[in-house]
Amino acid sequence: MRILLVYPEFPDTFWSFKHALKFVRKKAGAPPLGLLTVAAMLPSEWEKRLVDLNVSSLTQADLAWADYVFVSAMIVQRDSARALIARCKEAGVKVVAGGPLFTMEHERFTDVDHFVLNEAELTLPPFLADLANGCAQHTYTTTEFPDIQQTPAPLWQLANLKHYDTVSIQFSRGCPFSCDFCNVTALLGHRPRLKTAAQIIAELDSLYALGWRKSIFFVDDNFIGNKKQIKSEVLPALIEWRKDKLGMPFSTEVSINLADDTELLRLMAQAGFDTVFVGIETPNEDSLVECSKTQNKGRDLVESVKRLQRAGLQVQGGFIVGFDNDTPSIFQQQIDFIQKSGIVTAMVGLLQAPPGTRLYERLKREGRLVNEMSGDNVDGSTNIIPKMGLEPLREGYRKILDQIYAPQFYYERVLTFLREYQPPQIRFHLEPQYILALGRSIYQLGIRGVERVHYWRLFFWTLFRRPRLFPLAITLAIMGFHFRQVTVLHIV
Ligand code: B12
Repeated sequence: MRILLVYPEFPDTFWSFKHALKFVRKKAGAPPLGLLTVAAMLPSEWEKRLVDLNVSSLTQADLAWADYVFVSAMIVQRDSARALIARCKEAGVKVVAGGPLFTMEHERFTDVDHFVLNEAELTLPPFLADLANGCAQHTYTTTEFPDIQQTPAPLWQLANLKHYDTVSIQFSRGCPFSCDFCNVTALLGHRPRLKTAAQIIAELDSLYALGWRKSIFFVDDNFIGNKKQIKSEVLPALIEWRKDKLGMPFSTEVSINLADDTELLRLMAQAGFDTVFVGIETPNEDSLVECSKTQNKGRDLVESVKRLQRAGLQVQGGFIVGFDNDTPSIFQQQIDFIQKSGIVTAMVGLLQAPPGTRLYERLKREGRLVNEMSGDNVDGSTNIIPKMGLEPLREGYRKILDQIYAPQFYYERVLTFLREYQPPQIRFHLEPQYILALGRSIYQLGIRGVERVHYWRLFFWTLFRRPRLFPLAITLAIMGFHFRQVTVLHIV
């Protein structure tokens, strides 16, 4: 059997990092972990190829080669997925679809031959068994959550890693919290399910053996969902593993209560984590109560962020406007918070209600659902009718983005962050691309860019005051360029 695994294209969005990746001549952020994991679950004697449309194109010869095309996607890849499925139909190749887009809205893809939904650990084996017996069904689904200690290591060797800037790996699925707008618990459950430390070390070893030295993104919904296990098993194993390794800084997603645990913070920095994404959402306490974000309530959020930065973690933050409790003052409050906290990568979005969430059910009852979700939460669109009215909300939202990504504000924030930041000790692996990227940044941002004054100020400040942070400062300058392109041009 010949299986062609195809990953649809991401549009040019906040998280695509397209404009930043050009500086390091990379084509995409990370290879598609879902598809590579599914590939590892297929019989080993089957032939498999990966075409990630973000790094290469799909040829007629690819389609002619394949017995089945396996496609995975998120909502944001909807259009590209649709076009891909139409092409497969035209070429007469059968399509098997899975992953979050199809799990949420499979009934809208009438041309797909087989849906293998939810987590493939449970739904793929019955599909494969039926296929072998010539009686494959149209849809496979489950309400159970599998034990991921049985999940095989992804087949990274199918991906051409030279096109990517990061590799994703996964240690756990699920999150213990209950934020009402988040569909992670609907998709993956409340109880964090963990791999073993041995599994994750084997995955890292295989990436290291493939020559990977750049960053690793632990795509866990909340890496500290089970603190006990993380502290006693996983981090000690990662610390040991890192001892004789070069490069490979880690990043992940965590809840803000990490700031309350100094031992956990110390272990994370020692293990080589240098960046965490945290759902901050809002400085408005009433809105935190409204969405049941208990872990963020009743604390000095700026101080919590600074504690993470001082411990060696760059904090990237998710922010939301449009809660029922938000008043017109929320826009300035968010700007002030973001500037003060030194959260350079601030993903600000309008409140949206993904199907399957408590928020969705409430707004449905209240008759406040409209449109479909675009899947891009930084494009200024929403599927809800906000209490403050859509126009004032969008206007305020526009104001936030215009301000926080304007060069003056952005670079000021970078400096606020760098003043606070104490980086972890990771042995730096110098890639020739980094030197070329520095040259490109000097030309694009320091000579041609509207930000040139701010760029040079950051350049020399870092070089003289915090030379160890110089590569990070240039990376942030490049990311700022990307954020400006997507936030200025693409808000709908
Ligand atoms: C990593 C990640 C990203 C990375 C993607 C990097 C990459 N190229 O892979 C980045 C940072 C770019 C990203 C961005 C965004 N993401 Co994201 N992301 C994730 C995250 C945390 C992990 C995904 C992952 O790799 N999981 C590990 C693999 C093993 O799981 P998996 O892909 O689901 O695959 C399993 C099954 O789904 C199934 N499967 C998957 N594909 C296929 C295919 C076939 C044929 C079969 C049979 C089975 C199958 O089998 C696998 C094993 O069980 C998920 C949350 C989550 N835990 O899934 C959100 C998630 C996928 N993201 C989501 C969203 C909304 C976004 C953003 C809009 C912003 C945001 N709110 O975070 C942006 C949009 C992207 C853009 N460019 O604008 C949503 C998607 C909702 C949806 N229904 O589409 C999720 C589910 C989070 C959420 N709260 O809802 N994201």
